[in-house]
Amino acid sequence: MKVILVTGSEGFVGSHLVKILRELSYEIVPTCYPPLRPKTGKHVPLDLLNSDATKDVLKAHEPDIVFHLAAISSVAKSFRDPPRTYSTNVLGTANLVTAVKNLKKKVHFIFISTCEVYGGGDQISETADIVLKNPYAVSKYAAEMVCQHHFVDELECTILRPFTHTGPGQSQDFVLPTIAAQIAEIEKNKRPPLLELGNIDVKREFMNIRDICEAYALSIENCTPGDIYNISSNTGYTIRQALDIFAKRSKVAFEVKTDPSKFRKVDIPVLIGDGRKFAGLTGWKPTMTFEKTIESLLYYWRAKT
Ligand code: A2R
Repeated sequence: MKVILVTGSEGFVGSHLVKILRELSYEIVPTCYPPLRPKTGKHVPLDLLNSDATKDVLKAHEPDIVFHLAAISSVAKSFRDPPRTYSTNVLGTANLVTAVKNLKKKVHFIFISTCEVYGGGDQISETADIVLKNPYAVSKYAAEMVCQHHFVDELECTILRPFTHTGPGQSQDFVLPTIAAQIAEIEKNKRPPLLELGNIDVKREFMNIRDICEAYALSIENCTPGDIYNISSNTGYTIRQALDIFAKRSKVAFEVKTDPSKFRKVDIPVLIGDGRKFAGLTGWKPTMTFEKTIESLLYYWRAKT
């Protein structure tokens, strides 16, 4: 049975991915950041900024595949703390890559990058220009460079660039969870019926986490190490469109106030990919509708509020 080590397994994506990979009968080594108290099952503590500990964990488990998800994962957080974003995302990746190479065995290293490296646009393919508009994008592109440097050194690394995705468990640093959480509070009379948001005309893909994790699982056997793949549904929605769907499913009416002070200094109006390369290779296509994704967010936040 192949062994897969997952970094960031306690995070939003990691916790969903581990479940899907287990269903596929892989043996999973879920690692998590030590300050986080594991909520589920058995996790191996791993701080990627500790290079010796990273080497020790890799040596102890000798994985065949590594999914590298651990990161400072949001643009909002990266603006709040650029140095921590750079150290975790770049140095953390360098430590992990070094530990993988130290194993001296063939390991498929799958690095989860981001569509943010494109800086915006519609139908963006893998050959589009790189335009770095926030510390998160800078850190992820620098981490890609670390991986690519080691391609020449025979690291079997696949780089995935997922477009925006969401679902239960994602933090309120992301827009749709913020909206769902606020509606859940309004429904329970814990806040006035007013949502304060930034720019609601930005357009993103908002794919469902389950579809994303299924794409990641398919990448194991189908992607060619050394190559880069968008994970994209080719379809986008504005936050305004999301708000209409939320309003139809909310138990109470609410108003929306846009606050220009919440707008980003460098906003990205549209960020929609061209996912044909990955879809053509694997047959993957998203199955969850935008409406279902929004409903799942509401269920999650109602239960939590
Ligand atoms: O920052 P925390 O305390 O939430 O912990 C995060 C963890 N992490 C680390 N793990 C090991 N060593 C570190 N030095 C370190 N610093 C942070 O990585 C968190 O538990 C996990 C990332 O999970 P989320 O923030 O929930 O990200 P998400 O949405 O699951 O994204 C997964 C990947 C990331 O590479 C994104 O950049 C990409 O998908 O889109």
